[in-house]
Amino acid sequence: MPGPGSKLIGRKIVHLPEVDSTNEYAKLIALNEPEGTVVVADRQTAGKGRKGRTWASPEGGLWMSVILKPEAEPKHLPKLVFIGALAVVDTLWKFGIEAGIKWPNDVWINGRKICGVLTEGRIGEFVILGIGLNVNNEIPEELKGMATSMKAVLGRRAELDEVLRVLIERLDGWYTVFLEGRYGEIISAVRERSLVLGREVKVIEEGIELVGKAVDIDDDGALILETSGGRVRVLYGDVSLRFV
Ligand code: BT5
Repeated sequence: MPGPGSKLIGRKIVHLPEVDSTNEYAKLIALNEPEGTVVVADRQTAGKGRKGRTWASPEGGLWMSVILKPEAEPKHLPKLVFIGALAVVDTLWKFGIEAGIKWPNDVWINGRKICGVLTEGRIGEFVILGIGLNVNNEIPEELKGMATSMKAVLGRRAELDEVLRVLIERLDGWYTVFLEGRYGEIISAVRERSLVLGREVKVIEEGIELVGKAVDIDDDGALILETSGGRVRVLYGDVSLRFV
């Protein structure tokens, strides 16, 4: 366990010019690498989102995965996705971009997605925390209406190494909070930085659609929706959420 101020995330950084997916690569090496190892690639040829969706990963963006080996109870592990989103929001704020979290795993700014987080793992062995952040990369034509980058928001390039450095620092900070079991602080921060609370949203899970007002994120990180049929608790996982 790291002491105060000690650095766990990024003690080792594996930098690849190209890889299929940093999450896949991290999974392959996870058992042989120390906790906190970061895999970062200039581009991914098969970057992935949840449920087999594609993640566009051309050069100029930040495509990375962190190998974590937390000893927390399995029920807390889904909260690691929030660690990623919170660290990205902090990083963007440091660069002057006031982004927020679109529950459960996206970071958005000005109505567009700038980052997605994907956690995968094997219980008792490791969790891979994958983060894709559009920095200086071009946004593919088909995503232009719904995605943006730091460069597009700032009107100039951001230094990729500096973005990585700040992000690692913030991940380290939030992961320490997680390891110390201060889950309430994580959820409070997610609530504060949430873009969905108070808004009408549509949640889609396994083909079922629910429309309602997002009224809270509970202590487990579930979204509380007020629907015409009463309050519904939506657990994160493979849920898609749209603003209506
Ligand atoms: C996510 O999935 O948002 C998680 C993305 C995680 C990507 C990182 S990159 C490093 C690591 N290695 C990997 O292979 N993956 C992780 P999801 O919520 O399913 O959203 C996917 C959707 O986002 C796609 O269907 C597109 O609509 C959209 N999308 C794809 N590429 C994008 C991009 N570069 N920027 C913004 N939106 C994108």
